[in-house]
Amino acid sequence: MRIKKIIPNKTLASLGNETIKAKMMLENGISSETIVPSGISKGKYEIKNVTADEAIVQINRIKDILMSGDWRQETLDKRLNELGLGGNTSLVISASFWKANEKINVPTSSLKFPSLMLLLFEGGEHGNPNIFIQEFMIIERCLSDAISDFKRLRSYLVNNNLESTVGVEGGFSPSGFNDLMTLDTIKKIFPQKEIALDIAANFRKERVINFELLISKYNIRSLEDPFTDEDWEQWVSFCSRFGKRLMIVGDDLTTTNPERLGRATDLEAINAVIVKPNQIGTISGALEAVKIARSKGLKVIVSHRGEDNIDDWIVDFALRVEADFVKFGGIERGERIAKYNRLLELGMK
Ligand code: 2PG
Ligand code: MG
Repeated sequence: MRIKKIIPNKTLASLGNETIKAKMMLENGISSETIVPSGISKGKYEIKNVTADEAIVQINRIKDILMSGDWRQETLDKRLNELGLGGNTSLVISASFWKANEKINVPTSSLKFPSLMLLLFEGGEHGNPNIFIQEFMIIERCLSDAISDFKRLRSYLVNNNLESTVGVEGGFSPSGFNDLMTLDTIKKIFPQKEIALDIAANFRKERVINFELLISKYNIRSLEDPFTDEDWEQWVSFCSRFGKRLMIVGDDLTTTNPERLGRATDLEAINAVIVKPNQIGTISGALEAVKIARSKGLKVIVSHRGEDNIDDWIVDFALRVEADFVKFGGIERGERIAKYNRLLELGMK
C-alpha cells in the first residue's frame, strides 16, 4: 500500500504540552489523522521522543522515502526503525498507517471487549504526592458498571465534604488522603470489587510498601511495577510467591520492549504486561510484544498515557489485539472520556 500524502502538524495534549499529529492519505483514498500520547512517569528503557517541532522536521525530511515505498505495516515500521527517528515521530507515522488500514469501521458482534481497569484515585507523579501509589483502579467487566461506580464515588466524596479534584488521568486525588485512607475508601464503597494498583516503584524508591499486609487486607488482584526496573531479584521472588494469586504486571520494567519482555518472561518475573505502543515507537514493535506475551501465557493490558489527547486509536488497537484488560483512566477529562466513548460506539455494554 502506497502513502500518497502525509502532513505533520502539532497540537496540544492534555497538560498543555505540544505533541505531534499527522494526516495521512493512502493510495486507495483512505485517510487518517493521528495524535500520539506521551508518558509522565516514563520508564527509562522507553524509546526517546523529540519535540513536536523536531518531529515535524523529521517527517518532512523523510517524506520522499515514505511516499516512494509500497508498504505493509512491518516493512514500513522496519524502515522507520532504521531512520533513527524520535519515538513520537515514528509512532505517528506507524499509527497513521495502521489506523487507515485497521481502524474498526463497523461494530460487529465478534468484538471481544476487555475488562476495564477503572481508575478511581491517583497519586505519585500523577496527583497528590502524599498518596504514594500512582494508580488505584477497580476491575470492571462492563462499561455501564464502570460509569455508575465512578459517579457513585464522586457522590460519596462530595457528600462527605471531601475534595473531588482529579489528577492527570481523571482519578480523584484529595489532598488530605494517603495510601491507606484511599484503599480503605475503596474497600468501604466497593467491597466486592477487585483492586488493581500501579505502584510505579521507579518514582518512589525511598518508600517501601508491605505488600503482604496490603494483600491480606484488601481485595487486590493486580500489582503493576511493585519494584523498580533494575530490581529483578525482588520481582522474581515475589512472582514465585504470589504469581498464582495475583497479576504481577510489568510496565516500566518491560516498556513494551521485546527484549526486556523476553528477559522478564524467561526469569518468570511477571505474569502480565502493559502494552503501550509509544514506549516502543511502532505498531509492529507493540504487536511483537503482544505476541511474546501471548506465547508465554501472560495477560495483556493495553494502556493510555499520563499526558494523552482526544485521539482514540488506542481503543481500536486494544480490541484488535484482544487485550485482556485496558487502562483508560477515570471517567473524567475529555481525553479519557474519548476512549470510553469509543468503547460505547463499538458496542461495549
Ligand atoms: C503508567 C502510565 C499510564 P505514564 O505508569 O502506567 O497510566 O503512566 O503514562 O505517566 O507513564
Ligand atoms: Mg504503569
